[in-house]
Amino acid sequence: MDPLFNDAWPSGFAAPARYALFGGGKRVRPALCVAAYQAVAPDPQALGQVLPAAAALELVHTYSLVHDDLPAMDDDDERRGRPTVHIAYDEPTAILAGDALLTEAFRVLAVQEHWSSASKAALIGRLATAAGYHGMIGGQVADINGVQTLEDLTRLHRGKTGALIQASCWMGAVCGGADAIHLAALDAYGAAVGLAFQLADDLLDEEEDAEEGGPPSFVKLLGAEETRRRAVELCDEAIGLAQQLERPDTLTALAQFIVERKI
Ligand code: GRG
Repeated sequence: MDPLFNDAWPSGFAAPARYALFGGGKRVRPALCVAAYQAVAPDPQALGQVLPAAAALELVHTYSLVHDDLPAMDDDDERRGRPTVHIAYDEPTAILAGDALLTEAFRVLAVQEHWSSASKAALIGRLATAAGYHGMIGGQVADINGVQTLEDLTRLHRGKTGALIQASCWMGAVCGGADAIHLAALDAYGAAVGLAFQLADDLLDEEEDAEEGGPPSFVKLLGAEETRRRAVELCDEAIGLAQQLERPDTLTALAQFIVERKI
């Protein structure tokens, strides 16, 4: 694969895109994608079959963070202990860097020659669904509009956070040539860890979220103990689903990491 955002032209634009992309994230989505691939693929070491999909997922995720930090959204000055892109550079650069990261994701998928046309179309379609109106953007819109009930909060996070995580597992499975049963198991695994990821996030942000008048969170609606119980339940469900696969160990470890993480 070509190095991403490595061009001299347009002048000064590769640096902010790379600043966002190589800023020290956990890489959970690509890790899930590769783990799903390795759980089902005939040759789990043939990583060239899956790495472009893993990269596309991280490109979309990174764009979402750059745009989420903008003044019109969360207006955050810091991410991962560093100035956000619009602070390190400026706001137009951050908007354009986000746009470029998002579109680059689809270019990276489209130019691959080793997938069948059907697989490529399926991968592009699923990533678009997860990133867009029916997934992450839909969840973000619901977040901005505000929700009150547990049902609505769950739906919001299944879109805003869960859809891309779920797509990561499904895309890895498609790259690995999974049959329909294993594909469904990995899709269900992805749905479980996607929601568990957000429950764990809310537990990590417990103190911040305790403020009066802040947005609803699972901890606020359910309490910390019930939120933790549900996260563990989802993790167990995911581990059970992974057991249906030939090589479940990395998926098992990732489900545990997602729920137990301190970052
Ligand atoms: C189009 C202007 C415009 C804005 C869109 C796409 C978007 C704004 C918002 C998406 C919302 C969003 C950022 C969802 C993901 C939330 C989330 C759980 C982020 C943290 O993910 P981690 O912990 O991050 O995986 P690291 O830093 O590890 O990569």
